[in-house]
Amino acid sequence: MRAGMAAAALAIVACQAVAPDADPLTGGAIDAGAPYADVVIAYTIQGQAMSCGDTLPQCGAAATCGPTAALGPPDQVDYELPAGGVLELALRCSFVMELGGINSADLKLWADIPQGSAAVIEVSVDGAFWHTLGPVQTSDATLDLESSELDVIRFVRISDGGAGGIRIDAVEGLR
Ligand SMILES: [Ca+2]
Ligand SMILES: [Ca+2]
Repeated sequence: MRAGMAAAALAIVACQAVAPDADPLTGGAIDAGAPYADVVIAYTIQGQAMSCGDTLPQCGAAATCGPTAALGPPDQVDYELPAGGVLELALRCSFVMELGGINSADLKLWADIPQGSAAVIEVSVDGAFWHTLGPVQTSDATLDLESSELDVIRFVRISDGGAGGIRIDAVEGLR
């Protein structure tokens, strides 16, 4: 168990050790990768909180844990968040950056949100300290990182704040 956790920690450090480009729009470093959530950290199934824990794969390895329908570019294959459920995703191979100042969209939640439902969106750079970007009540909504204290994030947590029925297709960092 301890060895597994250490391996996971090393994998995370290895992924984070590569610095982003000064200009994320033109560079060739890690942040130039596809800006979509590419791994599930935690999810909810049948009322149970599930963790992908120390199986977190390195950038480039296939993600097989949890509802992978929410990973990668939007493809109309989605994961339905149960009532009260939580889906925590990360970008292993990229970042989402604050670009363009206030009222500029940086993050897009590709999701169908039924009328009367709300998705609570939180973001984090390290998976430990989270900032709430606010509830989203419209489908395929965009969010502005400027409304948090973070300029760079790589973890996104989506929580059902209503009666369920939110279908999540993808999470995209906008460039
Ligand atoms: Ca912005
Ligand atoms: Ca999808």
